[in-house]
Amino acid sequence: MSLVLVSLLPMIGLAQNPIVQTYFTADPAPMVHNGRVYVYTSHDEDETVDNFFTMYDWRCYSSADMVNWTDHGAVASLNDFVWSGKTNGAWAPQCIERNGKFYLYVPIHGDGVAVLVADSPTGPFHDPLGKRLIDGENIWHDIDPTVMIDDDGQAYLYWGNPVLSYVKLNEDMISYDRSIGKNGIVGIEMTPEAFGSQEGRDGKKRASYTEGPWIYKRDKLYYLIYAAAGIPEYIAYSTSPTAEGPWTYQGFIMERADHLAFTNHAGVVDFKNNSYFFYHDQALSEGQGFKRSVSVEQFEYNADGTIPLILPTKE
Ligand code: FUB
Repeated sequence: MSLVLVSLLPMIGLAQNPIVQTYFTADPAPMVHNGRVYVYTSHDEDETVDNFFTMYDWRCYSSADMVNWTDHGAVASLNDFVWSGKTNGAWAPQCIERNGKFYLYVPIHGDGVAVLVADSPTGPFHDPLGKRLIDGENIWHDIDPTVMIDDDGQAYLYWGNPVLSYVKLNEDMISYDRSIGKNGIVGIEMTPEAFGSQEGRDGKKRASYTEGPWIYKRDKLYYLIYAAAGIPEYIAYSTSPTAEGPWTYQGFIMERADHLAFTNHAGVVDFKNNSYFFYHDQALSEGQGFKRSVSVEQFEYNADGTIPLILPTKE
């Protein structure tokens, strides 16, 4: 990335897409706290190693007006996990607040889903467990955690590629109820009715869900937004009357566009009476899929709660 751009914009991004123009960022996860929206991102390094995702830390940006953005820097990194041997793989994060503590759920690709805790949204974060959070059987696929706290206080953590699983987090947010599912992990049935349809290599129909889930509740409806249909990815969504399903496929939210990357990854939030759809593209690197850039679109829900098709704008 151009050093000129970095030095021109040391702290503030501009109210245009991509919203972060000083680093390559991806996998945006917005969180509203105290009148600001915080956006946690993964970070594509300027130098791509072995033609694959090259990602060492997680960054945070915040804004009170969706126009002026403060860069809080790299708030966490792979170095925070001394038990993990990984030097690459800081993939898609999400942060949530509970009882004054901030829990940052992250995948370390190849080492599974882990959690960090802080007293402020921007850290310093520390590792409360000294090991991964999720005892999955296929930690290679244990990526992209998304978290919500339901109205009754029950917290859910979903994750996974190419299938979805969830755990019911205990109130401490760093352990989970082991009495359900398989040692606490509940697998979601991945049907085309629930998650859209695509044709597998064997010619059979299978769910189009791929990765990057984002779960939240709005009014009485639960939404699961995700990247679908493999490469290139589209953003689609499903809804459910409960946090545990059954999910019903609702359709695409963001289709392909030339400046989008082969991956996409969404985060949705309501902030100051507007709804925002965060995602990533490859506009800043002018077409390099391992050097992505976080962008955002404002949108309005339809009267029945469905989400309209959202166009990825360049500005
Ligand atoms: O950023 C690395 C991976 O690419 C994420 O975990 C996926 O969701 C995709 O965006």
